[in-house]
Amino acid sequence: MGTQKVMVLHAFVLSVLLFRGCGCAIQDGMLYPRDTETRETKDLSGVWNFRADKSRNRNAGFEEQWFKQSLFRSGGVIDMPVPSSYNDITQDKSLRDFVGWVWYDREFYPPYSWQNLKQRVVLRFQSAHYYTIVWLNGEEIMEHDGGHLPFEIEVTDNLVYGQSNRITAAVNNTLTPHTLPPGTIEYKTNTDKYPAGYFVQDLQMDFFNYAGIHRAVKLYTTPRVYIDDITVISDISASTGLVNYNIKVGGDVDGNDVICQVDLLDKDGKTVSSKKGLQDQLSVSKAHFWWPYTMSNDSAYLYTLKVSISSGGSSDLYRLPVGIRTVKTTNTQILINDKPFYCHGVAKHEDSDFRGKGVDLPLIAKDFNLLKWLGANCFRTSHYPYADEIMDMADRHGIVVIDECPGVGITHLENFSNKSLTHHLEVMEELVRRDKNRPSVIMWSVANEPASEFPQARHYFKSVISHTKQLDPTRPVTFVFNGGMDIERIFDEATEFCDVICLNSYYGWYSDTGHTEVIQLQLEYNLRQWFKKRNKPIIQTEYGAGSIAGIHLNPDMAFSEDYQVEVLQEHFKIFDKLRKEFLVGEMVWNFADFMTAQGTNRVVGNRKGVFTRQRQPKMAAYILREHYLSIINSTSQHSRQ
Ligand code: BDP
Repeated sequence: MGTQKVMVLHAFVLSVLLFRGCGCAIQDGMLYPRDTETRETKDLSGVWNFRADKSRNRNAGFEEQWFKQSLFRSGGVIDMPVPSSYNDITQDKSLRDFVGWVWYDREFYPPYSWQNLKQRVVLRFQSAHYYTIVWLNGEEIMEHDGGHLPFEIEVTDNLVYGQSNRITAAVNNTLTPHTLPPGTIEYKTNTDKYPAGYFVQDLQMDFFNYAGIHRAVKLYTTPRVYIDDITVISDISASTGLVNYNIKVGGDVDGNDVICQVDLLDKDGKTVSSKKGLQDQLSVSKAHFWWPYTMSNDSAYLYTLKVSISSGGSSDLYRLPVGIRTVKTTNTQILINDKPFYCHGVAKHEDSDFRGKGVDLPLIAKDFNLLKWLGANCFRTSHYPYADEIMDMADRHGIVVIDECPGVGITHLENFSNKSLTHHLEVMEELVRRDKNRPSVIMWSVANEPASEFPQARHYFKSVISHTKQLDPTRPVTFVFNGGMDIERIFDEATEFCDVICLNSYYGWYSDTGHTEVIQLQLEYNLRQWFKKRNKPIIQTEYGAGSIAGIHLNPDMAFSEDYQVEVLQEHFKIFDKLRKEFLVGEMVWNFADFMTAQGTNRVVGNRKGVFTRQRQPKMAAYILREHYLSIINSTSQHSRQ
């Protein structure tokens, strides 16, 4: 899109995000950038220049073409770490709550060694929230619609060697009825009460709309003929592991044959199986299967798939971690490697102090240590795809993931429009493309608590779920249902398309607040009714209570740590009982306290964490740990077949 067009299109900016919804199937692979003998990466993370466009129509950046020169030349800039959310970095409340375009730029020098005809260079954003336009040396090179997934473009011919190059990115956090998550801009037009032009962003989800360049920005090279994509589907047959692979080659093969060598290496680097050809099956006898975390061993065995291709003098090499495992469901079970698997884990968020949702390796490592300390074996990526670094750790540590797309807050009629649906299908394509090879991902969740009672929800979710199944026929697909209401009064048009029924309910919290004595009765009744209705395995994907760390009350009351403990313990009793029948998982809401929009029912964020936002345990964390350890201890004796 030319600059001229951008300016026109952005003339009324806030109502204007362009979400063009092309409806096109994604063609290219976008393998994670890795250094190999044929590929080099250059991380552009660091301190970038930054300015929020606080002009009244938020459009000065386009009108004045800030991308044409270094950002500092068109006005004041501040330091902004990439990756991070810009919201909590400064002392400026108006930046924390800013809605509209923010601008980033930085300079870099491409190494001379990249300047040869045998290489291509790709610029990749691991994610930026929400809508991003990128320029290289003043020329627009790509845009991306959506907040939590990577996007990239080849820049081989845009780079200039021997001088500095400039990347400019404009990022807009505005949520509209057709974004995921959706939202609306509300113009407050009563000039007796609000200044002229006053508007606010209304959110339909219960978490802060952190924004900015949240994950790394990287340059990476590949040879001209390159491995564009790898799809791996594993299977098991008795003690033999099978790895079906399919390799897509990109670039100008130019009538040359592609020679492909694929080796599967064990942890010691020893080749255990090899094949030639772009598509085939590798077989490993006495294979180490990938198995979820059980406290005692490192069961999450990862092989390495080493793929080498060559064609017409060009060769490429890529190494992909591979776990051998299967996932199946029956009407009462989830089976991993044909053995019953019970999820005992948490629902999470990605945010923490200061950096918002910016990738932070110490935080990621801490969270995995806390998960293991808890005895948790799974989490849901509520309510958006998490960073690759988090998913890598899940693969390595055997923490099972329900991989959720940002389909949260689909609650207004307009959110079910064709435009929204088209975008939702694309987001699922991007998510499956990114995470399809991860052994930790056992299920896709296409949404959280949508208004599935609307008649429109039927077509909408049937389409999203069947599209996801086409993209990946090997994993179950679900969406998470707001299931705490009286089941007789529930109108639900869509859970019948789910392979596993995922329910959120808050007995003793949003209903009958203060009355823990009714939890067991209501929870058991609800779960049994759902099983009767759908005859499918059920996961309790959310339950819990808020507590302010340090508040203790005896007898307990809502918001004390003691009350949170009691709510959890009442739930455990029913989970322990139904685990022997059709319940296949429980996930407390939430792993840690997290930030939300301001509101009278949120005390500086949502306090349902069993850890504080600083990752210190509340009383609830200790009793959850005790409960999970008792599940681990009893699982070996306990057969559900
Ligand atoms: C559930 C939502 C979750 C909220 C939670 C809560 O799925 O996003 O944060 O309620 O209210 O309904 O704490």
